[in-house]
Amino acid sequence: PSLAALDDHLIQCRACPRLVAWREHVAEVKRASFRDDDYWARPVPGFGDERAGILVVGLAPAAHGANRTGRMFTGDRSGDFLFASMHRTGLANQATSVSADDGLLLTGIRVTAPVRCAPPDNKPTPEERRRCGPYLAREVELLGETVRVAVVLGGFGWQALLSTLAEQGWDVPRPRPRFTHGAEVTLRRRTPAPGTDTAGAHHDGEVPDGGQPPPAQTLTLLGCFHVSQQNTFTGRLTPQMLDDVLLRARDLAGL
Ligand code: DU
Ligand code: SF4
Repeated sequence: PSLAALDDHLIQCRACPRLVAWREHVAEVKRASFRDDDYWARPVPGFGDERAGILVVGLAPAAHGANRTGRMFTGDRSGDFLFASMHRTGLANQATSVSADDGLLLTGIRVTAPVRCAPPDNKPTPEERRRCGPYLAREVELLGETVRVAVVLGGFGWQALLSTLAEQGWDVPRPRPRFTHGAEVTLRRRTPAPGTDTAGAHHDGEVPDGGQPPPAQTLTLLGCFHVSQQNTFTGRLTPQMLDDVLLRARDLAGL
């Protein structure tokens, strides 16, 4: 079980008929400025450091962005805004992200989304979100204890991630913590997930002779307005605001 194996499985997925039709339709009609591009038109895997301390959780691939390039947040203005901030805060080796082979490297951070296929109007249905949830759950599980912080871009990702974490045995308070820009919520995992190798821990809950129980795994969610143009063009989300969230995330992740 590895992130690569998860991605191999993910990119074959055709479970949502509406989204399969949309991702392929968009690739046929294209946008005039990308008329010479071969669109990816498939589910989009997470991208970045496989031992990330910070996981950025968006919404879904953009029709002419990640659905075209095949890499999360790559090839549109949302990604430009996000990766520029990662570059300023020392998490990316370059400030732009135009294609899947542009040399971008993320260090300590990874980008993903709760829904992996481009939806019409950027609006997945609740059913599509539920269907896609296990891919995010599995990704979080495979990142294991290295991931300490989730930077969640917008209310959709916030709700989706909380649902996914609750299903995975994390203590998610009821009522659910509300999404706001600047929200900070630390969750604990009740028991190690099956198959997760926590140093020296026994998966049946036993503690080795004379040992201490393993420290509870924690994950801090940081809420941030989404990097969509609706927010960045209007100044609702400024570069400084995003930098501040990423710097806070770095701090919490010990990077
Ligand atoms: O082939 P690979 O080294 O596992 O990298 C896959 C993909 O992830 C590559 O496009 C670079 C990127 N990446 C990264 O951004 N940061 C890392 O620390 C490792 C890989
Ligand atoms: Fe599969 Fe997720 Fe795409 Fe639906 S959105 S087809 S579950 S990858």
